[in-house]
Amino acid sequence: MTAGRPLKIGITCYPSVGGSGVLASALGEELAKCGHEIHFISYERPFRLPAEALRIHFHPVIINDYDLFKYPDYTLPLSVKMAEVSRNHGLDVLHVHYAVPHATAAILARSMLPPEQQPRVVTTLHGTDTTLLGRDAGYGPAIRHALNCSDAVTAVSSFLQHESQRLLHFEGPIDVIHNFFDPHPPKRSREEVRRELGLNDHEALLLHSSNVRPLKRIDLLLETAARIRPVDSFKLVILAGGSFAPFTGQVRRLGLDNRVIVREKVSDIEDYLQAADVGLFTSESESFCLSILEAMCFACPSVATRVGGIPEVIEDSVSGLLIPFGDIDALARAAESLIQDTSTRNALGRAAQQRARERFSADAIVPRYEALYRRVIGEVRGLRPRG
Ligand code: GMT
Repeated sequence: MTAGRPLKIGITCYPSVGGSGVLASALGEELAKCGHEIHFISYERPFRLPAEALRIHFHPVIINDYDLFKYPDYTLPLSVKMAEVSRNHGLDVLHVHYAVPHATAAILARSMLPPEQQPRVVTTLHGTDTTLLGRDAGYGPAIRHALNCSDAVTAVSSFLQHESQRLLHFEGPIDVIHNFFDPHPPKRSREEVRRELGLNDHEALLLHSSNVRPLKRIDLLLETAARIRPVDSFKLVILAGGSFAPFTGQVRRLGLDNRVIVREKVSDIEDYLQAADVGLFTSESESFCLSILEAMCFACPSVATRVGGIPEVIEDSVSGLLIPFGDIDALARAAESLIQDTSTRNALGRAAQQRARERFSADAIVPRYEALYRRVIGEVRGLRPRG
């Protein structure tokens, strides 16, 4: 339970499969366990949020489809709902995950309320809100404005902190609070999952999980798998948070039909994580890569590209293997080495699990968010510490 008075916190995130929504849901769950009252505000219930949990409430944003609009608008109905929930429930903080458009909506919501009802706004940057949209002249100035108006800004890695300062020309402080993951117990045994996947005792299970968007470079992932020798030493299981259809042609062309198994929109991720031997990630950009951390929690080391914030998650050759982006042969050789050398694999896996527990567990991270909330609220309500 929390040391100070329980807080009322609004959380907005993308509810679909994606690291920022996963993190926001887990944070809400953990804060509720600590005694805080949590209000999720989004167009759908976040997919990893349990159907029912004590002190967790969900407020859907209803979006009407008007003929007048060529493009539907989400920002305004979201801001109206944020203001309504803040007023009705006396929120202390609106914590938005992913700046676009959530931070803008939160700033607008706050300005709709009288000063004594205004919640503090905390914005957490997750990745492409800076690295992709921050470069876009149609978004950059609006993101910078929303960050300037936020009471606190956090980033999920030091890499993202620096990129946000550089790309958005944002000069205010950015707290680095790394992501965390505390797995739920798996529902099936490792053997059951491997049986479902048709793995024999001599095959290693390589695991990739992502939303399969372009930055994840699924083309390079498949190319890497095609170069692993011997070909029958592994199966690559891809947990796809989006449609895998665009890649099925490449799977066939590379002769990987018997090697690649795809599962779309899996909710019991822990079942697959505990059955995995090696994670494989070939992203061209990644602010953190929550999927690597999820594997680490199950003592599964990853082979990954040395990009963005990944070196903050994996210590090279200690808790996984990092390979320069684009070197497909090196990725394949690294994967082969961990498939064949089980003692190195186990040693990296144990170190990965220990690192995950020490640095990236709920116990290590959630108190940092709590402290941040208390800092922005300050001693006296109505006294805004920044801006
Ligand atoms: O690329 C994604 O998975 C989507 C994006 C999101 O907002 O869901 O992920 C970003 O946030 C995750 C959680 O903080 C990070 O683990 C990912 O590295 C980051 N993705 C990128 O930076 C490309």
